[in-house]
Amino acid sequence: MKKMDSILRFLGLILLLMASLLCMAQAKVLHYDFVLKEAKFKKLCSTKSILTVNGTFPGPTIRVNKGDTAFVNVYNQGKYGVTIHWHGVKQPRNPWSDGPENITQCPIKPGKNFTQEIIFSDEEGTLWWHAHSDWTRATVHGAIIISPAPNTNYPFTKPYAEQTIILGEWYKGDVMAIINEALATGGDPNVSDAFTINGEPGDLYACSNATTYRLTVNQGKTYLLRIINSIMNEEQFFGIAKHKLTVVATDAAYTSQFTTDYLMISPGQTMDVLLTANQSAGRYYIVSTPFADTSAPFDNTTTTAILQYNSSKLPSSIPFPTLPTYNNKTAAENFTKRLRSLASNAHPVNVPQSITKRIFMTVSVNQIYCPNASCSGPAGNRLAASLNNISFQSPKIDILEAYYRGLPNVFTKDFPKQPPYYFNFTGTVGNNTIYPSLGTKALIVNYNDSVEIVFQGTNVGAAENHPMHLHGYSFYVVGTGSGNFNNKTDPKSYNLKDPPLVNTVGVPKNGWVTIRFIANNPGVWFMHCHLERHASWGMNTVLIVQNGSTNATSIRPPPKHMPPCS
Ligand SMILES: *[C@@H]1O[C@H](CO)[C@@H](O)[C@H](O)[C@H]1NC(C)=O
Ligand SMILES: *[C@@H]1O[C@H](CO)[C@@H](O)[C@H](O)[C@H]1NC(C)=O
Ligand SMILES: *[C@@H]1O[C@H](CO)[C@@H](O)[C@H](O)[C@H]1NC(C)=O
Ligand SMILES: *[C@@H]1O[C@H](CO)[C@@H](O)[C@H](O)[C@H]1NC(C)=O
Ligand SMILES: *[C@@H]1O[C@H](CO)[C@@H](O)[C@H](O)[C@H]1NC(C)=O
Ligand SMILES: *[C@@H]1O[C@H](CO)[C@@H](O)[C@H](O)[C@H]1NC(C)=O
Ligand SMILES: *[C@@H]1O[C@H](CO)[C@@H](O)[C@H](O)[C@H]1NC(C)=O
Ligand SMILES: *[C@@H]1O[C@H](CO)[C@@H](O)[C@H](O)[C@H]1NC(C)=O
Ligand SMILES: *[C@@H]1O[C@H](CO)[C@@H](O)[C@H](O)[C@H]1NC(C)=O
Ligand SMILES: *[C@@H]1O[C@H](CO)[C@@H](O)[C@H](O)[C@H]1NC(C)=O
Ligand SMILES: *[C@@H]1O[C@H](CO)[C@@H](O)[C@H](O)[C@H]1NC(C)=O
Ligand SMILES: *[C@@H]1O[C@H](CO)[C@@H](O)[C@H](O)[C@H]1NC(C)=O
Ligand SMILES: [Cu+2]
Repeated sequence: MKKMDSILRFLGLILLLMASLLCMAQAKVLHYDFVLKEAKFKKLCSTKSILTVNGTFPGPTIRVNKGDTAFVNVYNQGKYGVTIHWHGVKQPRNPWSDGPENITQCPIKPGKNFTQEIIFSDEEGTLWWHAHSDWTRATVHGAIIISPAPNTNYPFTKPYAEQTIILGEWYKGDVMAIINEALATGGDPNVSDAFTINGEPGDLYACSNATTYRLTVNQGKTYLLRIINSIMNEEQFFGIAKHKLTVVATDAAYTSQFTTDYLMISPGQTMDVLLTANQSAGRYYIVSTPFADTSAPFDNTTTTAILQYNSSKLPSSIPFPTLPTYNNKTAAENFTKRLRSLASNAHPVNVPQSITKRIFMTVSVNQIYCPNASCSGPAGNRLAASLNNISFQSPKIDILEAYYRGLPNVFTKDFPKQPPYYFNFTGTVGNNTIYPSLGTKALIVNYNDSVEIVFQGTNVGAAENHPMHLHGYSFYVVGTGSGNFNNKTDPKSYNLKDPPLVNTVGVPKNGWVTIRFIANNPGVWFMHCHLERHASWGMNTVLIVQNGSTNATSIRPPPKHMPPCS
């Protein structure tokens, strides 16, 4: 019996080996060239030059199958140093190509290039790439489409066709000047002047209706829409008049399907939805409008595109969908709470059930004191932001380099596992922790730790929803709630069966959210709010996942040509 068992196990191993060899043989290596350069566009009645990849807005799409590797040679013909990040791509053992400025690399200087190796593993669906230097991502971004591996299928009927929908925005001013001005004065940065769908503002803005994006469909057919929120500072409600949307994936992981009239999508997130053209032949508005439950200034305009049926005779009226109003927190949360992992045999979940590293992290907007009330923020102070009351200070040498080579005085390893003290985080907080401490502190995690992070939104400064993003990982969202997290009662409501697997999660305004993941990807991984102004103010930290005991569980050696730091 025992012998039989071991023979079977041996045969199983051989089969597994053959299968993985086959898979490896199928995985492709692709090459892309990205040229960073200025290009002129006419939008909102005037012409402006913006930084782009290859002169297009949005930039080019990267198409791979699950498990492929892409080499992207980024050549900077622009005016300032830039880096590119592959948002949601885990990059096993390869933080060298992840991209955040001065976290995993120094900027690619004008006239220089850097070839990044993008290693796809279990991601399947839609992700995106974007610049990760100051505010350049406003114009430097594009889609990453990861199709199922050869000889495998979607976990739903193959759609008739697919279309990427990138939600973006347009600033009349120069985005770099806008963030520099805000950081110089300490006040809020100027808001954008329009939102865009695939680069076009749409019918509700001046001088824009001639180029409104149109999605042409055949009646009766089903389409897969890959929706990306690349907007800097606003979450969005998205919907199409008279059509339902069926959510099938988010952040390149399949979800249990559900049908809805609208989506709530945060900056950084992606959602794959099925749309069936099952209405009478006509034109229908596709609409994206902000969810901004905040006292901070925001762009409150609305972008539109048109869903147009293939037909020679179309009625002239174009129905408009009814979307939740900009401050409808209930509508936003009601959507978000419906997200679940698919959790099928082909797409199983692996939620950590017991925890070896527990972190409680407050997420706050703060102020830095300005003498004589000389800044433009509240009370003449400078706006700031923090995690566990530490406002992240960007170093001048990348943390990955410093960590790998043991360089001193670049960062410290003492990011705390809890805030300096507990108070009623979501109550009338007065000036509790209004002034953060400043530091470049990394959170150290052992290889294979089962990590739990509870993000606690606070009412310090201004409360709002914060989309927290972690590089190098996707994580399970096991619980969320309003008010203060109760570490005795709230864990009882965790979903450890089929929670959604994402790379970006909204910490609800004056509420909390709990995430879990296995720290099986050694490296230096940025974690930050994906509202760009909060990231600029320091709502960031770095997770250092230490090496395991073998090469296969350690950071790979660096590539030959990393961009130099000086
Ligand atoms: C970008 O432009 C360069 C030429 O300037 C071209 O060789 C390259 O293929 C383009 N890349 C993409 C992804 O289209
Ligand atoms: C990019 O960099 C590599 C290595 O430094 C170099 O060989 C290559 O010529 C560069 N290509 C461009 C387009 O600058
Ligand atoms: C920001 O907006 C103000 C008011 O409209 C304007 O005066 C200023 O020039 C803008 N700043 C930038 C950098 O565009
Ligand atoms: C755009 O708007 C203008 C002015 O409101 C109108 O004259 C024109 O017909 C519209 N064009 C399209 C393509 O809808
Ligand atoms: C949108 O902005 C305009 C201009 O600042 C303002 O008049 C209007 O009240 C705002 N609407 C909302 C819903 O915030
Ligand atoms: C918020 O949205 C929900 C769902 O769409 C709706 O039932 C509710 O009436 C809205 N609340 C407000 C205050 O508009
Ligand atoms: C929330 O969503 C459920 C479906 O999951 C729906 O039945 C309910 O009416 C929604 N509530 C609000 C306030 O929108
Ligand atoms: C915290 O403040 C909120 C809002 O003022 C209040 O409802 C809640 O009871 C307070 N919680 C505690 C534990 O004091
Ligand atoms: C809170 O700090 C502000 C300055 O930022 C000050 O004007 C105000 O008096 C303080 N409030 C309390 C209750 O201490
Ligand atoms: C649980 O929360 C309380 C405050 O509500 C805090 O004092 C305590 O340290 C927490 N315990 C753990 C194990 O985190
Ligand atoms: C582990 O990696 C190091 C550095 O790349 C290399 O020198 C060594 O040979 C590797 N060891 C094994 C067992 O592969
Ligand atoms: C990153 O480091 C470079 C030096 O390599 C420096 O010029 C740049 O200002 C730094 N960026 C940030 C955001 O601190
Ligand atoms: Cu934020």
